[in-house]
Amino acid sequence: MENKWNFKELVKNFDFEGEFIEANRYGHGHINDTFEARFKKEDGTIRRYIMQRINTSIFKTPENLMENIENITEHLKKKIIQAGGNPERETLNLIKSLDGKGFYKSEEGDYWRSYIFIEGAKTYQVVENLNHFYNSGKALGKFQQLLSDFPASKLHETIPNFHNTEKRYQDFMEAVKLNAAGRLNEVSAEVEFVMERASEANVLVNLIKEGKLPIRVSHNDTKFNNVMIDDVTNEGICVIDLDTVMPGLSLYDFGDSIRSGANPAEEDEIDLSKVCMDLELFETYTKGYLEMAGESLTETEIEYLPFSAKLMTFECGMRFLGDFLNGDTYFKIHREKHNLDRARTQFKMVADMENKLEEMKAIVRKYIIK
Ligand code: ADP
Ligand code: GN1
Ligand code: MG
Repeated sequence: MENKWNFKELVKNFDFEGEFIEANRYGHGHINDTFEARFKKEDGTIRRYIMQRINTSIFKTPENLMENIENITEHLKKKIIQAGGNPERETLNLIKSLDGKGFYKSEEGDYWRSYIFIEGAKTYQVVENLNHFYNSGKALGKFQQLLSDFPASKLHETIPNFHNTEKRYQDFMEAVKLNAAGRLNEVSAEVEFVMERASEANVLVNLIKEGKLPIRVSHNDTKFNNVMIDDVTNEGICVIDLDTVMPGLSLYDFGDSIRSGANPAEEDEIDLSKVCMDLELFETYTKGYLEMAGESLTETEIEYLPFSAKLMTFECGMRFLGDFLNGDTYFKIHREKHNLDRARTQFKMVADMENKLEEMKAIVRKYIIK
């Protein structure tokens, strides 16, 4: 039980069903504070909800962010109902606060939101079953399709330049220059690894400038543990963690899914011999994703799918290493050098993807329907 917040009082601000029992920290997210809240209904059964405190040092405009989530989930809900699906499981459902909003702002200035708990499904840190990863590819391809007619102009940018890898590189070099936590000596090999690849940071940014890639509504944080997998059917039942849904590229989403799911080891694995770009996992995800979204992709998008996996992994590695240099101010850490361990897995993946890029391209070609 978390003492920092008085959940007994806090829950009174939401329209929950049943009598509050307890709230416990939940999940493995790096950003928000997530809790599972349990309630007892009149018939004695338990009802669960997810409660989250939004990380406002990262999301600086939480009310805009919540407006995005309300609009996106409403849109998804309509589409799911039209298709005969279950809107309480196939998208996130916000519980209204007592004043009718999608969030509650506490006296301390914390922003809290609550969702229906999606029962009978789980998220996984590492792919344990190929079918799960295939189905997460389908779920994210479908997510892109369902949002293809959502007006992107209605979306607020919740983190500006989120996947502007060129800017991420500049921020990284700034962290190197500042060496705020005095850790630069330890990471000279990793810094060199990044600098050797500087020229690739702006590839997608330049294609956007040249008008060669379509701006779409993208999720932008498609790691494998942001897709809930149904316990019975193994389907990717719901795409969660909608904080960064913004105008972006399909390539950001494809790339980040591969970054996280095509590595058979943990994101923070210390034994780097376990970390690699697993081509079977790559193929599995690519097949699922292209089955759902392949027809809508342009030739340039298709061409850059393998590269996007490498770029998103490189970007994430830079962010972890930059955070390590800054003194761990962004990602939650649970041990010493945690961000450094995470950065190292990402760079191991990047190096392996460089060796396997031609094979990755051949796999993409195999599943192109056009
Ligand atoms: P973060 O932004 O910190 O990553 P997430 O929104 O991804 O937070 O939530 C963290 C974890 O909580 C998820 O990986 C998932 O396991 C669980 N979770 C989030 N929303 C729900 C939900 N509606 N139902 C069940 N579990 C959820
Ligand atoms: C964060 O919120 P979470 O844990 O799903 C981060 C992503 C990174 C990821 C790396 C808002 O995702 O961008 O790729 O960690 N989210 C934000 O694991 O920065
Ligand atoms: Mg998450």
